[in-house]
Amino acid sequence: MSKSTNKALDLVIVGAGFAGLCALHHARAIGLSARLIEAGSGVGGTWYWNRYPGARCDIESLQYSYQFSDELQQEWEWSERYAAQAEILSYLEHVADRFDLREQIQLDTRVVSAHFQEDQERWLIRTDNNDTLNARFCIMATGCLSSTNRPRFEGEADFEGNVFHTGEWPHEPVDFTGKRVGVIGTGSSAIQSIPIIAEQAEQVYVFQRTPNYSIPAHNRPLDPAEQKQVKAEYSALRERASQGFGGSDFLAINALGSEASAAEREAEFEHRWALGGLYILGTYADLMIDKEVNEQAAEFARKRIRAVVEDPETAEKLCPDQVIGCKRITVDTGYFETYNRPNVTLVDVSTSPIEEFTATGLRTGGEDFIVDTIVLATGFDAMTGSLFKIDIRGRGGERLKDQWAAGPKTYLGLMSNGFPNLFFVSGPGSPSVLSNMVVTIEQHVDWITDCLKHLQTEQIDTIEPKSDAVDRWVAEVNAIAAETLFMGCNSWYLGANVPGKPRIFMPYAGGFPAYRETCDEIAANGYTGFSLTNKNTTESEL
Ligand code: FAD
Ligand code: N01
Repeated sequence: MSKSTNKALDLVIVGAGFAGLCALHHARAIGLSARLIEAGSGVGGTWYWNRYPGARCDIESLQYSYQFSDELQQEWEWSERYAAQAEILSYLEHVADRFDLREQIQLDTRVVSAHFQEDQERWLIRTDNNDTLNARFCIMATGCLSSTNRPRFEGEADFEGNVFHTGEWPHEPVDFTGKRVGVIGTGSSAIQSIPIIAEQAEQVYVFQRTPNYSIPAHNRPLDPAEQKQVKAEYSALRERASQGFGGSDFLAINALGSEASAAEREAEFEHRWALGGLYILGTYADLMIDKEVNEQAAEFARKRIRAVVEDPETAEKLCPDQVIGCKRITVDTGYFETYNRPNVTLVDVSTSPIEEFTATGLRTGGEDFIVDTIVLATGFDAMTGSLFKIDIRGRGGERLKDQWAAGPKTYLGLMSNGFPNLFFVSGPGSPSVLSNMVVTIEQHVDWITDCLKHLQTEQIDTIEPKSDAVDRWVAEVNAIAAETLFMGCNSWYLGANVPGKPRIFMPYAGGFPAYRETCDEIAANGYTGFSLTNKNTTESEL
């Protein structure tokens, strides 16, 4: 589409992933003039950027998909239990076409600033094309995992081979045949890609700082009859998922592990392990609260590693000692088995960090590893990274980055005080990354759309949360996290992977059902905790 300068719009949306596409569709449905700006050359967000070998979802495809259109969910055929990146990207491209969204999407354009013009009560948005847009409302659908974390290593410029980050993977397939490859990291991206890289490469060195728990996906083609059956009862599945802690139907049982015997717990873990993937998270309501229950699940997972990995020394190095679930659990296909291959070597960098890149590889513990290609599976500056790359300024020119310097300050993860009419989808302080994100993205977009409709109907110019409501919400998010076992390791949930980032647990850990109820109640009571203003009248007292 053509770009335009300083066009007055109702709404600008930033980002064309699951969140932005859905927000655009809903905004149009309520008659708003809207434009979506996307930095990439295509739609899809996460699924546009993360093209590394093995990339796929770890929530079952039939649940990791939109539910706003029953026609869409009935029409679309998923080929596998866990769809691969290319299939999810085709799905999102189909959504853009099917709902005729492309005319309002501007690709290859990065939003660099968003400044609130107090006199006009409008947002002035600038892009890297020197384009400006002027809108009453702005939705930041910029993604929680969209700003790559690229740790700096000495000597990077000296390395003569190729370096790829999993989150910015080339569009052409990378051929590892005959190559010596170094993979840095053992999070989800590494765990998905290592088995496939190892099948092609001559030699793979995996540089591991912290081992991770990983559960076999038991991925498989979806039988058409099974898919038909699920679709016949789709609304029931969606309803069950909406009652689940993370917005997924994981056969959750609400029993407490602390009230079960060790033998009962072992049997339950066995059952969940056989189901594959994240089902184990639904095992007990106190899995992330009770240390003993968690430790039994952790030891259960460690036993599986020892049973698979033939070399006992390697197996021990692969066994995590942190709380299971404290770092995001990963789901794999043949990850631990890969270490039985003669061409795969685990290099422990927990005590002697990677010292530097050299012309021919990298050095750690005084030893040189010669590689042709380095894969940075080093993750993301999660939740705030993409927001902070935009110069967002609210009332009085206050920068969002300054206001959040000691940790994100939002009300419901949706808005911040001093930034009227600016919404975040999956913002810090919402369930976001602890959930099936398509479900929670849709819940946010629905809430925002209803709010925008309300403002239209009631002729309200601005909405923004009051500072005391923000303070209370931040305190609640922190208090809930403090009760859990999430605080006990260096996870990206806590910002611990990015030097200098404040150590604050960013997502809301009270579960999706409780969160959604709170959001609904606040809206039903006339937006409690928010200031709603109209230029011609006084602020409504809520
Ligand atoms: P994104 O998909 O990240 O889209 C944000 C978009 O905003 C990007 O395209 C980015 O280019 C654009 N953008 C950012 N800043 C700007 C700017 N300044 N100007 C213009 N454009 C900008 N979640 C699950 O629930 N289940 C899964 O199985 C799962 N698998 C995942 C697998 C991988 C490899 C990764 C990295 C994440 C996974 N996630 C999963 C999380 C995933 O990010 C979300 O599920 C979902 O795709 C996020 O959608 P989004 O639209 O919020 O953000
Ligand atoms: O990133 P990560 P990711 N030297 O941050 C290591 C989603 N996702 O891209 O743990 C050495 O998890 C770092 O070590 P440590 C999902 O939400 C989902 O894999 O910090 N190592 C860690 O091992 C996921 O959680 C899927 O000690 C360094 C790794 O790099 C999130 O995205 C697939 C280092 C980074 O792991 C992020 O996953 C992919 C250094 N200097 C992603 N710096 C699914 O399967 C970092 N590391 C659905």
